[in-house]
Amino acid sequence: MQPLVATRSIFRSSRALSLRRAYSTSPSPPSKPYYITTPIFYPNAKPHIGHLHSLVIADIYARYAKLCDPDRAVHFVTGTDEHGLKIQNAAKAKGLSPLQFCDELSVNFRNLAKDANTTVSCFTRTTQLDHVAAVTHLWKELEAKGLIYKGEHSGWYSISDETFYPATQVTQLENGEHISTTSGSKVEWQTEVNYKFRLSAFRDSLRTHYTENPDVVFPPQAHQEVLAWLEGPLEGLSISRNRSRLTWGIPVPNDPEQTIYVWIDALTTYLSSVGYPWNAPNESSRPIWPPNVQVIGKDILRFHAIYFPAMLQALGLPLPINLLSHAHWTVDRAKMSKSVGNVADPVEFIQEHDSDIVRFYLARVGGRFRIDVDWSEPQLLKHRRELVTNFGNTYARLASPAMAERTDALRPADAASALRAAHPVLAEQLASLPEVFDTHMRGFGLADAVAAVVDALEQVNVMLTVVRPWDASVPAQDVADARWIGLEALRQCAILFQPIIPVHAEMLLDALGVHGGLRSLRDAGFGRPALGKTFPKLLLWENKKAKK
Ligand code: ME8
Repeated sequence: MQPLVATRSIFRSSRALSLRRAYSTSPSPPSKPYYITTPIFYPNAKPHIGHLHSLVIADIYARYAKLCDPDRAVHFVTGTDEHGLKIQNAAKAKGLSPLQFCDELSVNFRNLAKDANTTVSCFTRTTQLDHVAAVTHLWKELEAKGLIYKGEHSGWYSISDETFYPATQVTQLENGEHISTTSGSKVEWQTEVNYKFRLSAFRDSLRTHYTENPDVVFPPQAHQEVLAWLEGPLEGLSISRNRSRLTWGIPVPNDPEQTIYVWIDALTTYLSSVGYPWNAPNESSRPIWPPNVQVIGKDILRFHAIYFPAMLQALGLPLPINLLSHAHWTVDRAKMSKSVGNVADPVEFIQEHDSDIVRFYLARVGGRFRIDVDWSEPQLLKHRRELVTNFGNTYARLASPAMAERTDALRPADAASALRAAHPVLAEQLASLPEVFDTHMRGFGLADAVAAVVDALEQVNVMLTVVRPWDASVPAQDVADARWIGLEALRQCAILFQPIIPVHAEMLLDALGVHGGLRSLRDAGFGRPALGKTFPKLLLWENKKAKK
């Protein structure tokens, strides 16, 4: 098994490794560029916090891949899903052509990726000509393999979710309307002749894949859900719509009466964004494929765990290595959604609190991935204070000129052993911190990785409270030991937090005098003599919202 983001963990001890399993199963070469994706979002309205969540989680892992191996190329894809009935109807309601409508709204998603300080390397719009050509090519490939056939399809269709639901997942309301019990969206009965994909042909191979590789989908419950879907038969997947119903989409090759189903179109983004269709069928013509991690919300697990892998198997391509299916942000326990309108505006929060604070909150609270959580500004402010106290105030205390004056001459030559002698428990915690952090990260335990860093800094503060280095009666050597171990902890934590709060981690590392080439995971080990000599005054977070 290969680990998740690093070529292999740089840490050898089995203690922390036994905390979690490393998620990965791909046979592809470990040196290939790290490829990570988010869903491509429907630009039927402005983005909300849920979209930002997927973007930030993917960015944290993209940055983490760099932290593990600064030389490794990272390819990070996001974008907008611009075809289909949902967009067609939304554009009509605004009196715009679908393309004008998408032009106006897609840019909000592109800007959000910038505002949140993400390292997106490719923003794909499904209306791009190269993408359209890729979808047409993919259709022809599937057709040439005899996997597409024509048949009548009837079922309950949700325009909001752009999918059919089986009758078992539909219920009738008192007003006579039908809704999906899975998503709560309105469904309507549709019958038409269209093209279908022979999904059933891939049930056994998918079942084998997920059985032999039990760590592909995270969290494990989601993996089990996927296996349960594969217990029963898979019906043919309807992959086109009648042109009379859906004009806004890519036409089926050689049949202008039919439009390609928006999900086939959308899923192809993951291929078109790395150069599909490739010139040659061999691995060297597609150096980035497959995705290392695909970040998705749990609402679209079936599309990514069943339909997309079946398409890839049909094309003879390796499957994505990991699928990270995160839970939802809710408002009063209801899923935040553009269609419902109960959304929190991510741009507003970033402007008011700055991107690092919002990223930290998303990772700290949303980084458990398994449970839905209510978005709450008071909670965000609580976690803001956590950052300010643990990073900002600790730095301000330890960098103070008064403390520098008393301790500069007492800087230990062999920091690690001197600090181990003075503060054995804290030194032990800091010594294992990088490995604990790495192990959690590689096992998709983002919230636990974040908590490990926060806890280490809290322990530094406890140590400072006990030692009282600001008290003139405390012996200078005790002050020096407390100061150097505290600064060392800050250095380690800032290195580890670069993927999570990139702006402030960099400010802190600059202030600590840490050389730009000594900021990788490998450099986060305890007691590396990499600190500067003087520490400037540094305001890590403005106080504008702190009083709330
Ligand atoms: O489904 N909490 O697009 P979409 C957390 N175009 N994440 C959320 C969320 C919430 N309340 N709401 C949305 C589509 N998301 C398709 C995808 S991919 C080939 C095509 C995030 O605009 C989450 O990642 O409805 C979810 O899966 C995605 O946005 C759905 O975005």
